[in-house]
Amino acid sequence: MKKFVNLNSLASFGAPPAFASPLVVGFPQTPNRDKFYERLEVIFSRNCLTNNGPMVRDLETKFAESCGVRYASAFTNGTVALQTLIRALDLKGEIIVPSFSFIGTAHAVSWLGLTPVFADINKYTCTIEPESVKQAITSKTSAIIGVHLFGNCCDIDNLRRIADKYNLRLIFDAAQAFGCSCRGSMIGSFGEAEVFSLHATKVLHGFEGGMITTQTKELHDRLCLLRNFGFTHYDRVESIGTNAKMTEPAAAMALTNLENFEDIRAHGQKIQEKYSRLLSEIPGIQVWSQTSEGQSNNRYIVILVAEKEFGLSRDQLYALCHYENIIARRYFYPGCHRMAPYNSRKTDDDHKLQNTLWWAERCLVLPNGPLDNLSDIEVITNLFWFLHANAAEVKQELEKIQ
Ligand code: T4K
Repeated sequence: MKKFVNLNSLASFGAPPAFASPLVVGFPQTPNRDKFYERLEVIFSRNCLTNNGPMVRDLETKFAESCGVRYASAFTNGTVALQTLIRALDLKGEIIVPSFSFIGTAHAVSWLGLTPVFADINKYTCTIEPESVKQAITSKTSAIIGVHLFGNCCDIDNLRRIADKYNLRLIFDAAQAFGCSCRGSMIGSFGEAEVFSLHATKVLHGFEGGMITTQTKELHDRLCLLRNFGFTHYDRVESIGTNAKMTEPAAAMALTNLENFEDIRAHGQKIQEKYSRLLSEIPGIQVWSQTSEGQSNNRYIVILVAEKEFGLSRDQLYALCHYENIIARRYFYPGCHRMAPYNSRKTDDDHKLQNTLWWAERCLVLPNGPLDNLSDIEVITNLFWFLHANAAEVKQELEKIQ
């Protein structure tokens, strides 16, 4: 276990890194691989590799059950699923999205030729702020996309009220929120539909993948039509469509992970608890946790760095971590509105998105793997304590090499 005793023991100033290979955010969890290999054999023996095969259908049924909804439709990935949902609902004009999200949320809207209009987040919950949504509504607005960021549920009731009042559609980007609940209901059951990502970095993965849950049969049927070129029969097409189908091996992976989901969650919980316990004593480091009342998927270790109290800025801490092979991530810096192409707009988004900027400057997501040995978290904590105790000196030396 690396000890931090003086500046020379930091990798930034020439010492070997704390970890020989990188610790990463979004480390894929894949228990019970034997079951997955068994399923692969089944796939080959059936010779049905894709096109809404039995594994996909089985996954859809079990996914819908676990979200407490009637329907789930599987997709190639979360982004394409979101695009297909926007098409299926025939949305037009402007769609309100939070700026503080993965860029995929806004891009899904732009990809279809519509305009994402950015709303702020709530400083406490880090999800889209209903008051800011209200201010973003224009005569062209057709929908609101709430994002359950880091698995934290949006303010469903107030978003619903706004959507009803202004006659807008309400859907959710639940890419990061599989397995989370809010006041007794699973995420997946809110709004007209919710979109999940099953990317390798997600709590439940199928290598890549996406899923849309809904209670409405018409919408579900339309999604299934659109994801398969609009085919209703061998040579009958009913509408424009795309190819957004999930493959059988992806479904086999997701099914296997779904069966082991409680183990995945429990492992995440252990990691999160250890980080929280050890880091929460450090001045200027706030370990953020889910604010919505319900179960978490324990996937994201989110901290907020207060420069004044900690002694170093979030960006300095980020850089020092990377030297040590602790590949923390600045999700979702700098905010979508500050990324191309959205940053070329003439609107004064910064002014309206103060909480987004606040989070973008302070938020750091810490690695969740590979941490076979939870004492790795102690090494990270020791580093943070050392940096805090020697902040002025570290800052000075860091400025020389940056
Ligand atoms: N909406 C929201 C709110 C989202 O968070 C996302 C995706 C979407 C929509 C779109 O869903 P998808 O179309 O992706 O299904 C990652 C993921 O690519 C993305 O899925 C995710 N959100 C986003 C938050 O993170 P990157 O580029 O920041 O991460 P990446 O690919 O560098 O992976 C992070 C770390 O995970 C790596 O440093 C190493 C580790 N890793 C990753 C992969 C893929 C592994 O150890 N093994 C792997 O196979 O985007």
